[in-house]
This record gives sequence, C-alpha cells and structure tokens, in this order.
Amino acid sequence: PFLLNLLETEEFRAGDVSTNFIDEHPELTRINPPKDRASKVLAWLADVTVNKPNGEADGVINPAIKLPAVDVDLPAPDGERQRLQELGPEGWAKALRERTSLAVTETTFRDAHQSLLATRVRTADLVAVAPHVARLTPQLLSMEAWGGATYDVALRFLGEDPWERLARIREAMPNIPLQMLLRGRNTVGYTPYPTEVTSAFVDEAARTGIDVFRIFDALNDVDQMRPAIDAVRGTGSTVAEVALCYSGDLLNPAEDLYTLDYYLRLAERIVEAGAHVLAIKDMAGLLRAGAASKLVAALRERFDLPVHLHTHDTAGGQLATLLAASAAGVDAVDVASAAMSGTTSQPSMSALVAAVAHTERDTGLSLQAVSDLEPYWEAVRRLYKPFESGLPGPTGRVYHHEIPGGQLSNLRQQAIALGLADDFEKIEDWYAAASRILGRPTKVTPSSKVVGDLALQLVAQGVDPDDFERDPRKYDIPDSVIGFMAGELGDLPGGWPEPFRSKVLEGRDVDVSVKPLAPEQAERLQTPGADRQHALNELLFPGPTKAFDESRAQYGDLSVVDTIDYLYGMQAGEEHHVGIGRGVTLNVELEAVGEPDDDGMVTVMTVLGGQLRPVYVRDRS
Ligand code: 3PY
Ligand code: ZN
Repeated sequence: PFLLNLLETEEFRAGDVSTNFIDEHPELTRINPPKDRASKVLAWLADVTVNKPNGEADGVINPAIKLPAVDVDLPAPDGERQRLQELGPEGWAKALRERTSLAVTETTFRDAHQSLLATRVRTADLVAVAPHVARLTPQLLSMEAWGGATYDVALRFLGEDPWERLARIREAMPNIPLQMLLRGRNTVGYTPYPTEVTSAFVDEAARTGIDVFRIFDALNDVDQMRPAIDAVRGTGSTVAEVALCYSGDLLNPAEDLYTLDYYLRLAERIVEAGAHVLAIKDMAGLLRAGAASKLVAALRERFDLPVHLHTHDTAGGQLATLLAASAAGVDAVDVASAAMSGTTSQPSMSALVAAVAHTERDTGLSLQAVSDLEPYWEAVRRLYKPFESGLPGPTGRVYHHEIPGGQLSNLRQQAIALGLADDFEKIEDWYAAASRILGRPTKVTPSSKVVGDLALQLVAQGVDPDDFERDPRKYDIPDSVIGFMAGELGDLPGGWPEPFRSKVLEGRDVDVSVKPLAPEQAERLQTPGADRQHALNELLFPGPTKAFDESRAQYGDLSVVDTIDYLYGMQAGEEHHVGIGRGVTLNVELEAVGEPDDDGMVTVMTVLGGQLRPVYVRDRS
C-alpha cells in the first residue's frame, strides 16, 4: 500500500521527489486499504464528507423516489428513431416537413442543465429517467442529450467519460432519436480542428448513439460547417440539422446587418451544403414573436426543408415566439421539462403542449405524461442547487447585451469568483460594448467567450470601452481577442471592425492555421471504438482528460454513485447504499470523522458491510 500511495502522489509521478520526500509526506506510510472498487468509492465519499465542496445536503431528496410509475420491463413503444431507421435521413426530414402536428425536441438532458446548472447533471440522473421518458413521451422528435459543454464538463468536473454517457442513454432510450449540438469544425471544443478530427468525431458519435447532429458555426460561416455536414451525410443514417445563429432584431428598421435578407442568403448556402433540416438557433432568446413569424414563413416558403426552432426564455416571452412560429408553420421546436425550463433555459414543455393541444398543431404528447415527469426533474434541480446560475427571474436586459443563455449563467459565476458580483450590470453593459468593438459578431460558443473575455477584462481593469477601442495597444488585450481579430474563428458576418482590428494586429504575427495532427494521433482516429474515443478526448481536452484519468484511477467509476452521495458525501446515522456498478451495491455508514492531525490528514471511520473501515483524507476545507 505504501508504494501505491507513493505512486498516486502527483509530485512523485512528476519526478519532483527530493531526498526527504518521505519525511515531508508521513501520510504515505499510513496503511490505506487495498484499492479495490469499494475502497476507491469510499475514498471519494470520505473526501466529500470531510471537505464538503458543495456544502450541506439541505432539503434534498433522492430524485429516484419521484420517478413516475411506469413498467420499465415492458419494451418501449416504437418512436421517431424507428421511423428514422426505416425512412433514412432524407425521408425522415421529408416526413417532418409534411406532418401537421408540431414536432417537439426535449432539451432537458443537455441545454437545459447547461443553461441552468452549469452543465453539472450527471449520467446517473439522466439514465435513471431515460426509460420513463422513452415510455411516457415516445412521440418526441428527439432528445438533445449530448454535445455542447457536456463533453468538456463530464471529463473536467464529473469524472465521467462522455462516450459512456452517450452509450448508456442510447441503451436506455431506444425509441427516441438522440440529438447532439456540434460546434462545426470545433466539434465540442473551442477552436477549429483538422477535418479528420471532425470526421472521426462524427463517425464515432453516430456509432455510439447520435441520430441527429445540430451543426452550427459561431460566426455563421458555412465553410466552417462543411466538414461536419459532409461527415454526417457520410454516415448514411444520421440527420444533418444545420443552424443559422440568430442575432439582432429582424423587424427593427434600424437593423442593418442581421436582416431577413441576411438569413435567407445564409439559409441558401446551408441548403446547398447538404442540410437535411434547417435550424434557427436563437441562443440568447432574442427572436421575438413577430420576427419568428416572418423568418419561419420566409424560410419555409423559400426552401423545402423542415425548420426547427431553438430559443432560450431569458426575457420570459419565448412561449409567444414558439406559438408565433407554430402559426407560421415551423416544423419542430425545442422545450425543456417545466422544472428545468425558463429564464436561461428553454420554454416549458407542458406550457407548449397545453397551448397547442386540440388544435391542428397538437404535439401528440400527453400533457399528463409530460407533467408526470416534472417532480423528478424538480428533485434533480434541488440536488444541484450549488450550481444554480443565480438568475432569479427573467430579464429584458438580454435584448441589449445579447448574452447567450448558457453564458449568462456562467458569467454570473465568473463575476462572483472575480469579486465583481456587485458590478454585474456593468459586465453586461460592457459585454454589449465589447461586442460592438469586435464588429457585432453572432455570439455563441466560442465567439461569445471572446466577447465575454474582453468584457471581464475591461471591467476588472476599469478600462473604459471607448478608450480601449481608440487605443487597444495601451492595454492588456486577451489572447482570445487577438486570435479572434486575426481570424482564428473565421470571418465576421458584418466584416472586420476597422481601424480597431489593424491596431490590435499591428506588429503581431498571429498564426491562425489549424495545427495538423501528428501521424500517431491520426492513426488512432482510424479505428472506431474505445481507443478512438480516448484519443478524441485527449485531442479535444487534454487537461480535462488527464483529470478524468486520474479520477478513474483514484476513485474508480463514480458515474454509478447516486448524486446525493456523490455531491454531499455521507451523513452520520444514515445507511448509504452505494452502487459501484455491475449490480454490486455497498452498504456504508459513517461512524465518525476525526480531527485533522499535524499533517492535515483526517481519519474517517466508516462501516462497510458491517466491518469498520478507516479512510484517510486530506482536509482541504
Ligand atoms: C454550446 O455551444 O454549448 C451552446 O450551447 C451554444 O448555444
Ligand atoms: Zn441553446
């Protein structure tokens, strides 16, 4: 055990071992139990119990008790996934366009928690409800369940493999197409990758369970989306839904960039590039009801593709937008389970289902079934309270600052971390100013991050945006802003902001070429399967993948542990039933938590299966 302890020590592995290393780390000579699966899970639980990274478990319940009564042993009825398999992507899209009922995509497994709970919802909570969703709402067009920030967050914060998540959801929900959000050439990352990465990623995602790829580019650059569209079409069986990112205010006569004409020209290029479905991606919730009518009607009149509308309810009025779009013929809309809807998330599914029930656009979903799933999500949301964005209600300020839903919640947390919480309105105002300075780009990952970086920097350093625009070289310029001005993310819809851009780039030699893969990296992308998945993790997120590998080595597969235990640890006097996979459940009780010793180590006395088990934990609280 001593050697194992030693090998698990970061500095030791990093080669930073001085001669008196052992003297400085007496805890290593203490005997920990052998690292079997139970010990690994116990190590996690003991650590969380001592260090309380998420505070106390106040008012939480295990969501499982709120799962609606459904016989999950009966097979799930056939759904849109079987139709897709039968008709193929072209036929499926055509059928979507021809149906009268309004098709519904559910976003609770991805965007809703990305936009409300910092993307923290764990695989266990998704897989637990998936069979119920499959049986209660089999009419869903799709479930958005992957992509966006979920991939990064799984590796970085949850000790979870995103591919395992996808495979498990796929298995638990065999009848509903799984949809992912793909950031064009950036796949699920923040910068562009070579085409072979996009192709391998799409192929692997399709094999693991994705049926519908919603592809977008942060600057609406169709060329940046082409490799992804080609890769999706190349699978032969999956749907390329290609998005135009909505910005500005279509009906405003003063709008001179993001006009109806702009969107129609963009849509034309998207259709030519091979999209099966056209998506309107309103990431900030700026698409007003009147504008939605006009845009949807024009897109459907001009093109034969079905139109799928995605919005965020930041200002509180987006049900009106969905209804206006529905009246104008939109084929599908995105909503989230009511308990996970509203504000920076999508509008509520039950509100939508009720609003069009008994009309010709009736969704076919049962309002009863949809609402029966809500108590589960309410309990899940309560569990993840430490990750709530803190946006207490809708805000009309979004029409001014145009911050996307997912980013608005994140920026609030960043502002708190930087001690700028009281200045949040200033951050919003200066975000708007930063956007203007940078040429009014469409703002969505990763262009939104560039604008946010600049806004935070200006506020933190007290630099007036106009001064910065006049003479950027006088101030620190975030690297992301320099790269953005150099064209790292592609060209801007409205052209480059001059003379600002030239001032930023003057005397700088910025290399924006996409770095080719090393031959051994390219080789690993050739063969589908676990090694390719791991190679993609390493390529896209090297740091988080290392964090994930370390978490797996130290704590084992934590994705099977109940969230209540995972987030809040053990409570004295309670028996914890901890699933450790393959049908094995541990019974664990917390006996006592000792005081930190001189080395900051705490002994956590547990009872595992009736036997006393001490676990040693570093106190970082
Ligand atoms: C993402 O890229 O993660 C988004 O949700 C963009 O809206
Ligand atoms: Zn979104």
